[in-house]
Amino acid sequence: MTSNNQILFEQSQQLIPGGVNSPVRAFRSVGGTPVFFKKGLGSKLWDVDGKEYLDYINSWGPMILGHAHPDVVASVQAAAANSLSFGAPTGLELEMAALIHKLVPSMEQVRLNSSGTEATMSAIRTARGFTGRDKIIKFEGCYHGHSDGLLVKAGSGLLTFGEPDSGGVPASVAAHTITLEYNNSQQLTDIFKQMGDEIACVIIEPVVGNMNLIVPHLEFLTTLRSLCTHYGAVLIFDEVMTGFRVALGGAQALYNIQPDMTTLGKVIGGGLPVGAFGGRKDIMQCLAPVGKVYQAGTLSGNPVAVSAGLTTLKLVQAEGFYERLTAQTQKLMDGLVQAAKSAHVTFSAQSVGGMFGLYFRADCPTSYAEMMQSDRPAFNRFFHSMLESGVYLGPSAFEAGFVSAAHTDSDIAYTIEAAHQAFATVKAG
Ligand code: KE4
Repeated sequence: MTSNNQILFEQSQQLIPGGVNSPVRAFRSVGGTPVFFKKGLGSKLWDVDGKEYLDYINSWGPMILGHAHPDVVASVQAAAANSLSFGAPTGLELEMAALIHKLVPSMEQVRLNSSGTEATMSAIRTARGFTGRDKIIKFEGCYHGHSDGLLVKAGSGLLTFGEPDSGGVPASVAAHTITLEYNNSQQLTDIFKQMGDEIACVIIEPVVGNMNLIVPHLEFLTTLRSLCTHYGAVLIFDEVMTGFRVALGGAQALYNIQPDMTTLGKVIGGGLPVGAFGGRKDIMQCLAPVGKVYQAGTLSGNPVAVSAGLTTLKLVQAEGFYERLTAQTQKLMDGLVQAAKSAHVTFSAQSVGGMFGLYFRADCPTSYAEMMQSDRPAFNRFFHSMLESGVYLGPSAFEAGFVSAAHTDSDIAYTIEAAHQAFATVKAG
């Protein structure tokens, strides 16, 4: 019998490119029909056929409390009753800026917008305005949203600048972006020696979630920090995914490295559209209406979205919140590794706070090149078996997974049980 997912997907493709509003949702990396959801509650989702799933995507990070948390829903309802938007300042934005500064002290000043893409695009423009320089550095496998200058891959040689990594990005724009290898301190040092005084900023995922989960070598981050300081380049930590996900203070608290600017998103909106960028006051003062760097947004600091974010950020400050989330996520990793071992499947896994990486390779990758060596067909078989069992993982071997505070011990146990079956399917090939 044709599922409602298939019917909706067929129809959606007539009116929406690929049938989705964001490419990863189309299941092209894993094959099959994407799942259309109609309800979420706590750790669970229900699709349009009424099938129940345990959710390990959490909307790609925002739903750290689980779906439809009653306090978050109530704050959205209360805010909405006072109008959905003013296009004028509200006290809620001041409250959010103050809370972000309290939890991420390096963000001396903060500006809110509506997505992680806007946050990173704006942070880079601010860094360019502050330094008067054009070139930026990013790292292969890191994703910072879809603004033109960030959809760039490494040029043919180290010193040839970026080439577009997407249609529609002019070569002249890509040329300002240098793409280096994550965790490669020597390459970073060499490029700064060559042209450090031309680098406006370096943007990095301090823990990577977009080439699956890759953790930094501490020495790589400390080298990056000292090079940026020495050459006057702005160090931007893109914590859109890691902010309030890996620790209350984000990756910068975990690794005790202070960036010059930070970008945030996902968790700070609690599921509604909120992005933020901020950092050193001397840099942020470059922004209009004070300075000459223009940046704006009709719904920036939207009161309903900010209310959802404020309630979320208040709840994650509960005593022991991250200890419990970290322990629950690690318990899942240990169980999956054990299940793979008993099925004699080559597999590794790791987690940082409430985000995790699953790899069909013997050890956890530390670079894009190592990640590309993982067994994608094996992941795809694993993914579909888990989906069949009602466990919803990210539909790509190159995405991190997420646990919420709503995932119970029995959810974790059920997931590990489903994985025994899934690894057997992988083994069967
Ligand atoms: P948004 O524009 O999607 O809100 O944020 C862009 C962004 C920026 N920086 C980091 C580190 C991010 O992870 C993201 C977005 N993450 C992806 C997940 N791989 C969002 C999912 C999607 O694109 O549909």
